[in-house]
Amino acid sequence: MSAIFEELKQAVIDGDEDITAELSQKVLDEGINPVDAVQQGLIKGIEIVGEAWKAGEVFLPDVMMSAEAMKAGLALLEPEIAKLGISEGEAKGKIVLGTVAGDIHDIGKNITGAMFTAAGYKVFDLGTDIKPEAFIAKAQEVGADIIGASALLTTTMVGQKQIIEYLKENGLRDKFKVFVGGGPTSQAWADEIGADGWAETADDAVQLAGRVLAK
Ligand code: B12
Repeated sequence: MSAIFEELKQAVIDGDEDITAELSQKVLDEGINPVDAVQQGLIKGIEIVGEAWKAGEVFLPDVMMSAEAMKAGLALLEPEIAKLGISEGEAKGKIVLGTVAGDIHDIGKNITGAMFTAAGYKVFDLGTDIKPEAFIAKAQEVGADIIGASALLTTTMVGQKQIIEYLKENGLRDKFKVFVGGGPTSQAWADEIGADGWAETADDAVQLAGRVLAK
């Protein structure tokens, strides 16, 4: 089974949308766990591309092709991940999710959303480049338990802080738990801005939600 994860990783590195989609379909056809395929295949591939980009070994168009390949795989796997969740009964909680203003990275956010859905939460995904007030308006509209903000750029992380500031300014800080995540973020950052939680991976984010909402 690990051979197909290796192939998925390589297809993302190669930026090959068709092969990534074919392999993702094979994962589904063969009844392989789609979560494992994402974590041990697709994510490993994009991580390697990210490292190579940082080292100047590949260029932006290469990364874009890899991101497209990743998305082609996720388009097939995410709905199946969501189906792993409980389909009946009350949702465990509601989470409004988005990528902060000025930031268009959405792969990690989408994976986080899929994991929350699979775990039985109702996810309201706002998309990318979302201003603080839009997160909060949606959270109020749907009566969210959690606001989850993703940031992949050091320059846009401030958007996470602004969500918390905006909540405070409007007397709403105790209404929602705020989770932050994404590459450049950390527990130290979450503590600094007064977030209710940070998680390194989508899996951890779901565990965290369970712990925080149980309190
Ligand atoms: C793919 C990619 C792109 C794609 C994005 C495609 C897309 N639709 O998302 C493209 C090519 C478009 C792109 C564009 C840019 N990118 Co880019 N990109 C990446 C890359 C290679 C991978 C990101 C990714 O998807 N990782 C995989 C996912 C699964 O990981 P993740 O996002 O961290 O998510 C996981 C966790 O963090 C967590 N999580 C995520 N969100 C949340 C939210 C919550 C609430 C929680 C709890 C957890 C959580 O769960 C996820 C799953 O486990 C990274 C390199 C890297 N190592 O991260 C650079 C990187 C983020 N990009 C970078 C840059 C500079 C840019 C550009 C500015 C480049 C440019 N000059 O135009 C633009 C940004 C434009 C903009 N305004 O946003 C830099 C940022 C540097 C910095 N310090 O800020 C990086 C780090 C590359 C580098 N090393 O230089 N990029």
